[in-house]
Amino acid sequence: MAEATASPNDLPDGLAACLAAGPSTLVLTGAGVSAESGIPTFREAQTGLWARFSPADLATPEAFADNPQRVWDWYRWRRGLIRDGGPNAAHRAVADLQAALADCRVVTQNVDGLHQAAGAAGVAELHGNLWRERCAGDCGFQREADAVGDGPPPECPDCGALLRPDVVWFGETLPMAALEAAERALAAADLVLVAGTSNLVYPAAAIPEQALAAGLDVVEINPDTTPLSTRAAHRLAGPASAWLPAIAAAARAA
Ligand code: BV8
Ligand code: ZN
Repeated sequence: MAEATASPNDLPDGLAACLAAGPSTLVLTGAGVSAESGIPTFREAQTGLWARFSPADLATPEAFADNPQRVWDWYRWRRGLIRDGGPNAAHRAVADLQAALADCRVVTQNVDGLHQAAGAAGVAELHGNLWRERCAGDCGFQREADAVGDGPPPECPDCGALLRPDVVWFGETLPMAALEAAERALAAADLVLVAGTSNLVYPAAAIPEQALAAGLDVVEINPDTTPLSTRAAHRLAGPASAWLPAIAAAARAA
């Protein structure tokens, strides 16, 4: 059920004043901003065939080595949800915020590509993107997928090894380019919006901590509490699709 959108008047005074000044802003997002596109978050139980699997068990190199077909079918299932759900008001609001502010950079933990689909630019994907595929061997082949895919796991056309989703699994290092983009965004930021993440997975979860340590205004947007909640300057309890449009509207009005 679509939630009512908050209005800019519902924003805490301190945040409204900060937005009026046109702050350099870092937006860090997690699975919660895609929840209203019908894509289960990592905390929620999955549905259907996948109900008996935990994402944390499937998003690992070990799971892929053990059963590449199962892991590919899980990513194809998610591709289907993303294609069917598409971007929601939260993704569109982040793109609007980028248009309203001179400097607004998006760093996401999500691998669904929905920020880009909603018009956001320069999105730093800390954990990759499930629409990209790369060689699980070491030949360096990669390609953009143009379909959900089906059948056996795809093979690398260059070397014959299996292809894998170009995402970061647990125990794998994050792409340096995305990490460096996040560091640059943090160094430039006056305001950090943290939306739709449980703040449990590192090193992504270190970003809000570094922001707090740097004395930046950190705003959490989440219906539930997280380890960040008591330390954020402002906590907007509720869905991203309610609060992010209000923040974008306040920035536009500035
Ligand atoms: C690394 C991509 C090390 C894949 C993801 C033991 C062994 C190995 C590693 C570790 C270990 N112990 C700890 C670690 C480190 C580990 C880690 O942090 N584990 C946690 C669980 C403790 N991290 C790693 O493994 C990382 N790599 O450390 O490498 C290393 C170092 C040197 C050399 C070699 C290796 C890699 C982590 C990345 C894993 N990949 N995703 C895929 O998607 O398939 S993680 C995945 O889960 C997400 O990307 C996200 O980052 C993470 C958590 O998900 P969230 O986005 O936060 O979503 P979640 O479901 O958790 O929460 C949703 C939130 O939204 C909730 O708070 C909910 O209330 C809220 N919400 C719901 N609805 C809404 C909403 N909010 C707003 N609006 C709504 N409508
Ligand atoms: Zn290859």
